[in-house]
This record gives sequence, C-alpha cells and structure tokens, in this order.
Amino acid sequence: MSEGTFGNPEVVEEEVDILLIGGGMGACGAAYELGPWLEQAKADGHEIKVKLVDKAAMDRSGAVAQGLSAINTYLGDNDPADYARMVSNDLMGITRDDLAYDLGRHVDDSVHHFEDWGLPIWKQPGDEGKPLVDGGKPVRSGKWQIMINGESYKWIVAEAAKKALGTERIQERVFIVKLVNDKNDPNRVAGAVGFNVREHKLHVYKFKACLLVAGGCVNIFRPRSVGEGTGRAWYPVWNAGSTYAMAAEAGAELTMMENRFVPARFKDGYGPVGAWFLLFKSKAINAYGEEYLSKDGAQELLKPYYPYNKAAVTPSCLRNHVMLNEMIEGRGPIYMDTVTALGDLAKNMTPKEIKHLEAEAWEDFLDMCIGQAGVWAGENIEPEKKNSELMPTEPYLLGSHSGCCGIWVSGPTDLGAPTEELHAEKDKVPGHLPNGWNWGYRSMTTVKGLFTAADGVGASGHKFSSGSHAEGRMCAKSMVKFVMDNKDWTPELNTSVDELIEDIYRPVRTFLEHKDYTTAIDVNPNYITPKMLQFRLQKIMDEYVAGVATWYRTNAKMMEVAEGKLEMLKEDALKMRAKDLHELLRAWENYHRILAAEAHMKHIQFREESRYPGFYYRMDHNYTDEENWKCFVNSIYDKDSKKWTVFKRAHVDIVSKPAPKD
Ligand code: SFD
Ligand code: AMP
Repeated sequence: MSEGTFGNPEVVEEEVDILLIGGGMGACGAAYELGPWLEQAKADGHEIKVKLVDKAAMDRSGAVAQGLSAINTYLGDNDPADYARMVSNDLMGITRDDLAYDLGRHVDDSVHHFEDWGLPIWKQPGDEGKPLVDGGKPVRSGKWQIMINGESYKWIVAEAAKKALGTERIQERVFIVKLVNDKNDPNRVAGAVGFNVREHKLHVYKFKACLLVAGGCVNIFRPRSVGEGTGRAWYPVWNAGSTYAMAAEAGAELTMMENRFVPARFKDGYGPVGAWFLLFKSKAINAYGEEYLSKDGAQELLKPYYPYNKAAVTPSCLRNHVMLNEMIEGRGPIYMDTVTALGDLAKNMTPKEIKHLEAEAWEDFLDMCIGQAGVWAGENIEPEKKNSELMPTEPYLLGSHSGCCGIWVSGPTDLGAPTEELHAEKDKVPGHLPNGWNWGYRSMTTVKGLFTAADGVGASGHKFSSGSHAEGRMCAKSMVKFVMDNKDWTPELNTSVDELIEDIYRPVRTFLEHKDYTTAIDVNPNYITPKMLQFRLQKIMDEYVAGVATWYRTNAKMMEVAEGKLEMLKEDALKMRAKDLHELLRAWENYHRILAAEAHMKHIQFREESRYPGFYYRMDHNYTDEENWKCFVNSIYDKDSKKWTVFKRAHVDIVSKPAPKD
C-alpha cells in the first residue's frame, strides 16, 4: 500500500470482534476486564479480537489527565441503595436507580485494584500503609469520597489496562469520526472510521460490538476564560462530545440531554472545591461575610423547586442557585472562607501539623489542577491568610460527574422492583425492571452492538473516576457475551470506504481548492477556520441557550432563535477548512460539538420547567413541575433528515425514596 499524503490517506482496514473507542477511565476499565475474558475464550477455542483506539496517548488522556486528589465514589460500609438515593436526590429525582444501584455494588472493587496497582490512598492515623481490602480505614472527605495522592492516577490505571490488553491491541492518536451502521440492519453498528492525527492514515474498523467511551462535552459554551486565558476550562477540552454525537448519528436513543453541570469552582483556575467544603469544612460566604446558604431567605429562594428544597443535602444545582442569587443581587464576589476553615482546624494542632494541613490544601490543587496553584502563587494567595473567589463556570455536558446527560442503556438483569405495580408486571418484564429499561446486555444502547459507559451513560451521574472504570468493566463482560452470542455474524458496512474518505477529508479539499484565492491564509470567503466556527457555536449557546452571558437563563423564544442559528451553523460547518491534520481534528471535534449542543438545546426546549435551577433556568417555566415533568426526556436523531424526535419516558423509583418533610 502506498504511503498516504495530506488529503490522500493510506487506508488501513481491520476487522475485530470488539472495538473500544476512547482510552479514559471507562475504556481502561473495559480493557482491564477484557484481559482475562480473552484468555478464557482462547482456552475454550475462540479467539476474540479486540482493539482500543484513543485520539490521544492513554497515559495522560481524558478527564484524569492531570490527576485527581479524591476518588469521589467509594462506598465502603455504605449501602448501594443509599448511593442510588443520593444520586437521585442530587440530580433532582430523575435518575435510573437500576444503573446507580448496580454501579454502587461494583465500584469498590475498582478502587481496591487502583490501590493494588500503586495508587496512594490516604489512611486514618494508625492505619497508614494498611490496604483498604485489609480493613485500612480511608480518610473520607465526605460520605462517598476518599482522598488520594493522585497526580499519577491516570498513568497507574492506564498501565494496568495496557498490561491486561497488550499494547499490540492499542492504537493511540486515532480520532474516530463516525460509526458506520450495518448494511443489512440499520439499527446495528458494524464499523467505525477515524484518522491518525500524526500520520496520513485513515483507519476503518469493522466489529461485532463497540464500546463508545469518548468522554463528555467541553467548549460548546463560551468559556469564562477568553483571550489570554483561552483553553483553560474545568472539564477536559479534548473531550468534544464525540460520545453523544456519534451515538446519535448511529441512531441511539439519548436521555436527559437537557442536563448539564455548572460546577462552582475557584475562580480563573477552575480548582476543585469538594475537599474544601467536605474535608476542611470550609464555608462559602458573600462579599459581606455572610454564609449565604444558611442565612434567612435561602429556603424561601428554593421554594419553587419543591420537593428538592427539602433534601437533607441541598442538591448541587440548588447550591448554585443560592450563590447565583447573591451575585445577581450585587453581593458578590463570593469567597471560599479558607482563612476561617484553616484557622478552626489549626486550633488544636501543633505547628508541624498546621504545616502539614497547609501542604494538603496546596496538594489538593497540585494533584489535579495545577493551574489553580499557579493562580494562588501569582495572586499572592496564602489560603490561611487570604480567602479565594468562587465562581460558577460555563456549562459542561457529562454523565459521570455531577451531571447525567447521555445515552439510554440496558440495565442490569437481576434487580427486583419493590412497587406493587411492578410486581404485577414481573412476569412480563425481564429482571422486573420497567419496560424499556432492559434488553439483555448491560450498558448496550438501543442500537445493537453499541455499548457505552461512564460519561456516555445517561440518567446515572455521580460515578466519577472510580465508577467510570467499574462501568467500563461491566461493559466488557456484556460485550464478550454479546460477541459469543453473535459468533456467526459478519459485519458489513453500509457506506463504502471511498464515500467515507470523501466525507472525512472535505475540510482538506476545501482548503486545497481555495487556499490561493487570497494572500492571508485565514481570510477567505470560501472557507471558515475551525477556530472561528467554534467561536460562533459558543456565542450562540452562551447568549441563547443559558450560558454565563444571561446568568444561565433562557426561554422558548430565545431557543427558537438558537435553533435557526444552529441550523445555519450546521450548513456553514460544511465549509470548515483543514490546513493540516491538527485542523482536521479540530474540524471534526466541532462537528461533534454542534450535534451535542443541538441535542442539549432541543431537550431544554422540550422540557417545559426548570428542573436544574442553578444549572439553567427556563424563565418561562421557572419551577419544578413534578406532575408533568418527573420523567425522562429522551431523543432520537435521524442523520438523513437531520431531525430530532424528542419524547418522554416514564420515571420509576426502583429504590424507595423518603417522602419530603414539609
Ligand atoms: O474534583 C476519543 N472527575 C473526578 N472523579 C473523581 O473520582 N474524583 C475527582 O476528584 C473528580 N473531579 C474531577 C474529575 C474530572 C476532571 C476533569 C476534573 C476534576 C478537573 C471525573 C472523572 O475524571 C470522570 O468521571 C471520568 O474520567 C470519566 O470517564 P470517561 O471514560 O467517560 O471519560 P475520560 O476519562 O475523559 O476519557 C475519554 C477518552 O476518550 C478519548 N476520546 N478517542 C477516540 N476518538 C474520539 N473521537 C475521542 N474523543 C475522546 C479521550 O482521549 C480519552 O481517552 S472533581 O471535580 O470532583
Ligand atoms: P467537587 O470538587 O465540587 O467536584 O466535589 C467533589 C465531591 O464533593 C462531589 O462528590 C460533590 O458532590 C461533593 N461536594 C462538593 N461540594 C459539596 C458541598 N458543598 N456539599 C456536599 N457535597 C459537596
């Protein structure tokens, strides 16, 4: 085969049984779990071929690239049913208890493996060096969270994944652009296509099953960091909505795409707040020193969002809601009162212990958000002497952190349902789950052969890094089963390789055809640079779809405008140019972003209430409406007509929830 050139790539075709798209926490979990299953299948006389493709290098790819300072989901002595309750409560009542419970009962095993592979987990005094599995008591920052020395977290997890799968089964620096449906069954995936971001190669994979775990979606809203700070964001900028966009184009049902996460973070550096609130027992205060969340009036503000205002722990979005009110009413800036928190903690400490405490505060940033330590250093902030500003960030789409947008998947088969109604149905419904919640293979989407995990799975947030890994492992098992059940099936792509090349390299052709029309490479009436197109998307989303420009507010009329503008943006996206492989990557990332953004907008438009105040407001329906909207909002995209069908699915509590106390 001839070596490829720019726009005329060498085509590499490969057929496997299982393709893993992504190299983050979900993919590493799947890779680790697959190892022994592949050995077992081999011993039984079946070879299962697997390939993992990551757009970056696994050692530092995805959300955990910089490291983390806490593992936010470790159950220990907690009950998985309580975990499902917490997830539901924080996400305003609309989550899949079956998925959350399932995750809760499996997640700790991944954490035990992390420790075994070398991840240092903080232990309580007297238990230092004693592993969790031997009864070592972790330092808990909160009920569900444990502290780690996690700068090298991703290296450690990736190393185990590579070892289990074998590096010959891993292909780094290939960006997957789209899934390809099966020629004989439009509701089945048969392949995926992507390009190498370093060499002129197009990769075409055929498979029986595929795990799509390309993370969440960042940079669809104009970020607070612009100009000199461009590129600084909270969630990983390199996760561009590929999971949601590619699944949608393949025909998978999405769920809760109206949900978003707007984290309150240390201003400008996006540093984490969890350890400060939970471990150091710090409080957020307004400019006048008032602890606004507990002052008179906070409850009044939350009243329209009944019954979630009654929760024992105020949901994340409602905490934001009160903070935003302070800022809008002119009582900002908002501060994390680090001075009081560290002072209180230091009261009964020796000077050596105080130094240690201060080091922990710095390490919290150095482990996972070095930029924030830079802000502290640059602004002469010593947390024991000077408070730091907090700020709600631009919105992010994700399904594994404190958000729950994503793809609708098949639940576990062995969970019973406690309600009368469901018991009556139990003979008709597999695993006793409500109809439409289970179709045999855990984590398979509504498209045959397409699985997802972690940020990909909707309606079950609060999995975090550990839960994402555990969910990847569950997928590995169900994919192996799927492959064994479909041993004799051969994938056939419904699109020819020539057509795929034609489509994927359009930005390159556009550039080569028109580049000589002007003398300034970036100024040309025949094309738009990916960077400029991204700015347009961010402006539309920011100004009309409840970004920071409007304090996260929108209404039906604003979304009507957004709809029209997004339509035009989609048309103009066909005019994106790619002057090199880097821009080709940027062009396709933007394409994925636009689809994810469109799904987000369509869902917000459909849900006529404000389910997540503090994350976004439908000002024309500024309340939670339990009667009409305590339901999932799901959607299906038709890539030929480019139309979305958005609809309701009934919500059922599988785990009982306490009635709110008035
Ligand atoms: O402080 C393609 N997360 C936290 N989890 C915790 O347990 N503790 C914390 O402390 C956490 N916090 C936190 C977290 C994340 C970030 C960025 C910060 C702080 C600053 C959350 C977890 O990290 C998160 O839940 C999981 O990582 C999600 O896993 P997954 O597998 O869904 O996504 P990924 O790890 O980002 O990996 C995505 C992979 O896909 C690749 N990729 N590959 C091929 N083709 C394409 N088109 C692709 N698009 C993307 C990526 O390269 C990557 O490998 S705290 O805030 O609470
Ligand atoms: P964060 O650093 O904000 O991502 O938070 C890490 C963990 O702490 C997540 O599990 C959050 O839900 C939790 N958390 C953060 N802030 C608070 C708070 N004020 N109250 C309760 N839980 C919190």
